[in-house]
Amino acid sequence: MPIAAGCIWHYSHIMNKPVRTETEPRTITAGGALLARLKTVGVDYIFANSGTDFPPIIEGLAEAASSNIDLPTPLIMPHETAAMGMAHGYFLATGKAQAVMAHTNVGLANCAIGAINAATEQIPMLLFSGRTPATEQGRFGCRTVPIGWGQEMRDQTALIREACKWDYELRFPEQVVELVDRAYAIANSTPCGPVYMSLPREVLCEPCPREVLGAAVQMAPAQAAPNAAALAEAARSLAQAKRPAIFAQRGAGDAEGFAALARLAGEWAIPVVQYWAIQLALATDHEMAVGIDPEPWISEADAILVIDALAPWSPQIHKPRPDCKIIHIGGDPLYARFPVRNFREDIALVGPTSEVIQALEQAMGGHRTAAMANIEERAPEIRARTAAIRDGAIEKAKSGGSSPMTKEWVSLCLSDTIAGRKATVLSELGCPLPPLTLHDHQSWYQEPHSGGLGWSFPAAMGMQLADPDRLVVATMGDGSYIFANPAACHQIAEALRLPVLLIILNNREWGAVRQSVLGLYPDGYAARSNAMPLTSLSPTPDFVQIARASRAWARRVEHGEDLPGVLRSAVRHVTGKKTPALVEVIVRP
Ligand SMILES: Cc1ncc(C[n+]2csc(CCOP(=O)(O)OP(=O)(O)O)c2C)c(N)n1
Ligand SMILES: [Mg+2]
Repeated sequence: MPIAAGCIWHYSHIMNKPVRTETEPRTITAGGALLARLKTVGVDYIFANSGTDFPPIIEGLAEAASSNIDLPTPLIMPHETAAMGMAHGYFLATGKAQAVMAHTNVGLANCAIGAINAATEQIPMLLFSGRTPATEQGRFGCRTVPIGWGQEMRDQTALIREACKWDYELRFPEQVVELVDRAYAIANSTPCGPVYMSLPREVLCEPCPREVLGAAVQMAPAQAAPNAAALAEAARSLAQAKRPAIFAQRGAGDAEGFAALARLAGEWAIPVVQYWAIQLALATDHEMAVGIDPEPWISEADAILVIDALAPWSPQIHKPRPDCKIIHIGGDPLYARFPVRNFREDIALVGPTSEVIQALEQAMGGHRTAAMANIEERAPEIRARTAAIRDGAIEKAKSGGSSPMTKEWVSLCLSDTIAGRKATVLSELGCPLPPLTLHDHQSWYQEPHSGGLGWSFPAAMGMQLADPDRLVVATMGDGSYIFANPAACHQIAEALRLPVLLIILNNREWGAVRQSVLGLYPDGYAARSNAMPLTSLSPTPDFVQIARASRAWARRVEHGEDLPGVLRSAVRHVTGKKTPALVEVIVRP
């Protein structure tokens, strides 16, 4: 790493101001060292929302740049939810953990939802926020404005600690390198997740030796792999089952895992249920993709493979047979973060999903001849049932094109519009999965099971940043769009020229909340009232105008028959003009 000669800033505790001396730079501010080390471990971007704790970071950026020290690209995030969502989306697209930097406790508080989402979905990221200066005078970096007092907390980390795998407060400048290495390794170890470091201003201002910055990364992430005996037993159980079933929720890991699951399901005739799937594990038109409903598959199964699913079914409704052998795959099949989660688990296969699926496919190979009679018996019957389920979903969607439209109609029209393109659909109470025809492992993402809304708009931007040629379509409810701080997100989309396509499914309400009331009290007072309390968003703002305020291409669609044409124009716009577009679609409550 080249380090140019030049001038450096020393500081004097006594004088409380920096002193500039012309000499060979042997040090860099701890703030600059931190940024440089992030680049060394593999961070491409720092999604940052700065504050008065940032002078040593901003000075460090300029200092490192002037010395040709390689840094991640810092991006200005006008709201922290956008920073967290973009880091989340960037990881989904690339598999690479990114950094988020926020302002002391208040910025960190705005990061909390994103941290909860990342923790639930095992998304690694390095989260940093400043710590208000501890000293009131006499030390460089000490408090200068009243917020120095107002932002002090006894336990700042408590704001996000439960969502983080590891946290620490930087104490000495010379710790920067080893702590960044450790933070990155822990975030990327199985199961992955966010880590947090708080950065006191005085420490960030201190000089850190430069020569350590280029040292090789000293800590590798720890990867779990399944126990050999457990793998063999799982393979035998699945292969010998008469009615095996697979439940997948968080995808198949990567392209290889996706391909392996498609082979495994097809060649072994095992139905795959994608209940509340936040990522796609199997193409929606695969002959074994039986849709999103656990029934009747769960009641029929004598062996179930649960692929990385937090809540593979609803125990209140769905009951596996008492003699059913249940195998779980996952980075943490027990999901130990969650106090209550009692899905039966006869065999646990720990490890990265893709690798475990591939290992299982191989281990099942030896049982194939013995299993052929069972496979041949069930295959045609399951294929026929799959086709009926898929046809039913498409027919239902086709019937929803009158005004106002159904969400399923929007899905179907979107599916036709993006057919044949390298596209990703995100859905946050947006387009439902069943009418979509999607074929690859990066084609579908639903909001995290932690449900911290406001996720899909920034996550889509993070994906677009990582993969500029991909058509990224974020579909979301009107409520979810408002949760995303749309003014901040549109600012980012315009500033970074991220040509995301947003589809707002506007039912002028929090429909999910209303449905939940009806689920518990179908004949209750709320169900019978003219206007259910605490669910209406009427009058919704003019979403088209919000997008146009940031000069995005925007249209509203009220009639189902107009939607295909508008979606085609929107896709032409984002792929041709390469700037963002928004389509507001009026859908049924
Ligand atoms: C940050 C946050 N606050 C509140 C909720 C509770 N919540 C769950 S669904 C929902 C309504 C979503 O409305 P919208 O996006 O319009 O979709 P719809 O249900 O109308 O289809 C709300 C408020 C949440 N999940 N996250
Ligand atoms: Mg709504």
